Amino acid sequence: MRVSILLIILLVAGAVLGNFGLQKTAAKTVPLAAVSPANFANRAMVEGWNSTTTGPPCSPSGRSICNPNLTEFRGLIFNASLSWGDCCTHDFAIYTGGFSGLKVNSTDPCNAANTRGCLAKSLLLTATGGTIMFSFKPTIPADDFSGAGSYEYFCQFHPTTMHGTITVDKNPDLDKDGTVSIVDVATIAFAFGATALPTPSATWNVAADLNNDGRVDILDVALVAFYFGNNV
Ligand SMILES: [Cu+2]
Repeated sequence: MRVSILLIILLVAGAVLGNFGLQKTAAKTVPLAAVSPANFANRAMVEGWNSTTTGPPCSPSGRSICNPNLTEFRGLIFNASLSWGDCCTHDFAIYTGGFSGLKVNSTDPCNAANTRGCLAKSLLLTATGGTIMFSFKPTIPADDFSGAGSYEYFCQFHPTTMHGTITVDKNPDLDKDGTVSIVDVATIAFAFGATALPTPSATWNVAADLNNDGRVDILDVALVAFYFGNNV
């Protein structure tokens, strides 16, 4: 028992201290969008979202900022600020996870009730249209312990090049007070080591299983630590 209490204290201390280092680095090198899931900006470029006009093509081995993979939280509305960058008409559309870009079409109807296909899309992005705001509220993952949820985002006009993924975890602001605080870290630490199956552990807390894998472990601690201090 003493060992597990010590482990939890070490985890919390490590998470918080480690996070201070992370925040310091993030403030210098990472745009706010990377640590504030609620708001991000994507620029529509035909080679890939946020690609630049110089350098190698947007690809896994090319410019890393292209088609950024986003992390969002279940139940938390995110707001995308979308701007037109080049070429022609674009849009920003959210599809169910795993949907192939080869099947995406600009005429696809979008409906939040779809179980496979387009869930929502922005207005058209054009050279003269200015910045478009687009909001979406993730409703996944279900509490089925099958892992984090995922969506695909596409430009429906250029789905093979303008495509990124959105990972959806549960909200680390467990007490819903608007900030990821030490209370949230402590709640996760208290449930540390608990598992959901086959029978929930005594300290099992489904909300603390941020990545929805059926166990509260170091991955959940790392997630809450990463967003520690953030308003969500
Ligand atoms: Cu496009």
